[in-house]
Amino acid sequence: MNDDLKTTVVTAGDRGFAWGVLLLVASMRRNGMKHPVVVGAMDWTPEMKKRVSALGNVTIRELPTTRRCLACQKPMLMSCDDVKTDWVCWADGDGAFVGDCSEWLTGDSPDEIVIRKYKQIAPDFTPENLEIWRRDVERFQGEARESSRYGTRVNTAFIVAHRKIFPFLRRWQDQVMKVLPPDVGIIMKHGSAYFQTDESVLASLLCFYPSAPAIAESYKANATADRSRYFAHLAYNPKPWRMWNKYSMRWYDIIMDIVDWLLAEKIVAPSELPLSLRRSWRPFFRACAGAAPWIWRATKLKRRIFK
Ligand SMILES: [Mn+2]
Repeated sequence: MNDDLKTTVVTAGDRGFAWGVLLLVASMRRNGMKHPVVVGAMDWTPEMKKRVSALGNVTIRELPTTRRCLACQKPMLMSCDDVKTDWVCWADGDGAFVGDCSEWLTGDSPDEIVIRKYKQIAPDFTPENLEIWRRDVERFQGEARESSRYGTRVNTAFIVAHRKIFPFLRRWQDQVMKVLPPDVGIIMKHGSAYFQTDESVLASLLCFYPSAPAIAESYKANATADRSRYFAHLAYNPKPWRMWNKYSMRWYDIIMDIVDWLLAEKIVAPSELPLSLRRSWRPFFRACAGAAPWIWRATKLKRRIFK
């Protein structure tokens, strides 16, 4: 196997995230990253599956319809048998590679998990919640450390792991199924022990499971190592394929460059693009970027009331 392609990139999305996944995989191909890709797809239209497959070396894994947030299937997808390489990289479907990020897709040591640590924020990283993590790790995984190994949370938008760590990823999956409610959304009630669902569960294991892999010292996939090669996480709602918010607007030119490439490659026809991904609509979406989160919330509420 080509030495550059030691890693499979894994991502997932429901129907509402399919455009995000298309942009993510297109950003790889656009930047010369030919790595195999596995996509967990829930309720996608045949057209979206066709478009993503047209990017080449993509395996689509159909996921059964569920109300449980798809992020809860990250560990299962990362360690599934469609991943044939030694390394695996999870990349959130609401992300894009800026530049050729091949170098960030493997770690320095197969025993470490590459993941971004970030500061604990009260009220989520409280002694009470840590005790719940410790107790749950002990209860469901059989053993737990007395005290936390780390004083940090982790961000699961981008993870790199070696195949050696797959058994640990399966523990993560197992723990997700045991501690999260079956209809969990992306974010639970603020302040609860598993506030950030799959992310909190992984943190609980890294902090308390005795033989959890160490977290790699350096994390290079954000722009700290190289400002021209990084993974852009299009956080916050609404996502750019629906509306632009003030945070995502900074990547407008980068995302639109990918859109132009998709059009040039004839993977997408201009008339098929969501309005927010059409250049002619830029003034409109730019003008409402500040209000977009509110418009988004109101639309969701309307859907809940009038469904
Ligand atoms: Mn995300």
